[in-house]
Amino acid sequence: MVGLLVSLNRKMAVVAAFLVIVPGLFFSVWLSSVMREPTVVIAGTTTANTVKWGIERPGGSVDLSEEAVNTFSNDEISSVFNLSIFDYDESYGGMGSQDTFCMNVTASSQASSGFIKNAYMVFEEDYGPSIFDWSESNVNWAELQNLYMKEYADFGELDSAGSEKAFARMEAVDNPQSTSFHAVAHWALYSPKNYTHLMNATLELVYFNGTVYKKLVQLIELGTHPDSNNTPETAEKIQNGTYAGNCVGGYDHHDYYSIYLTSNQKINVSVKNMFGSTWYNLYVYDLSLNQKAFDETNNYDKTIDMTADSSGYWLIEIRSLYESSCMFYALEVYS
Ligand SMILES: [Ca+2]
Ligand SMILES: [Ca+2]
Repeated sequence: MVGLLVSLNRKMAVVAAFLVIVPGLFFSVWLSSVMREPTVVIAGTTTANTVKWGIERPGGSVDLSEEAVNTFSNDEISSVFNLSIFDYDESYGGMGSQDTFCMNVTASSQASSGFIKNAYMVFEEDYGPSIFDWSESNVNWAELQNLYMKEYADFGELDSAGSEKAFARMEAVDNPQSTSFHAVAHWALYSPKNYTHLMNATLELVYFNGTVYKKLVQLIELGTHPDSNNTPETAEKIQNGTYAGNCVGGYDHHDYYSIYLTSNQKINVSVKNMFGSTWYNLYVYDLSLNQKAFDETNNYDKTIDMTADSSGYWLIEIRSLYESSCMFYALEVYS
């Protein structure tokens, strides 16, 4: 009997100790988490004007030197969010031979007075199979100044059905006045060539202005789209002027343009190479699709001078000869 009582007392003591220690542990864990990271109350959010960048979807592979830059500055904060797109490759080995844009992602931010608290970057698009991938070939894949990488994710680590493709969440070190981030990233499209992509790249910056915490949001919209001028019937209507930034080559064999000319009107049509290169020819047709002039020289720049012999919509065709490469061009038409 005495033994039973002692045993009961021991069990009650253990239970009592359990009841005291376990909630105590929970309380101390909760307390330490509260003490460690006081809640940052954001007093106001400023959203910078969205910057849009888009090009015709290239074919083959082509070196690019494109920049999409969102620059914001007021009397509290200045910040430059820059996506510098240097390459497009239809068979980029690193991404499983898929159509891939390669880019430098940089963000440089400075608080006028006060300090920067944290930075969050996220890349989102609705197209399920596409990938945005940080180039994490070594531990220090991101070059950080006054920041440390708290958490990041990209392909394979996020819900593949979701629109979030990659993110990086950084905390500032020792309340710095300025921070910077640089990393190389790959945007692999994994879509049919006629698909139009829109990727939203967002930088959210939390800073202390000397009195309160505020947030700055900078958005860059990246787009790439096919053209719709592949037949005489769907030719793009143009007038005198320069049409720059279109491409031909790769999967895109024909670019047709139509322009209204009157009989005896002189016209000069020229195609100037902007970047990339491919072999192509230049043709002009009348209303009945009779070929009236051509330039089939082996030059990346071509030109035609001619006089129209009937009134109506004449056709200009830029026809590529090879699939392995593409060329961005400026079409200039004067009549
Ligand atoms: Ca085109
Ligand atoms: Ca075309």
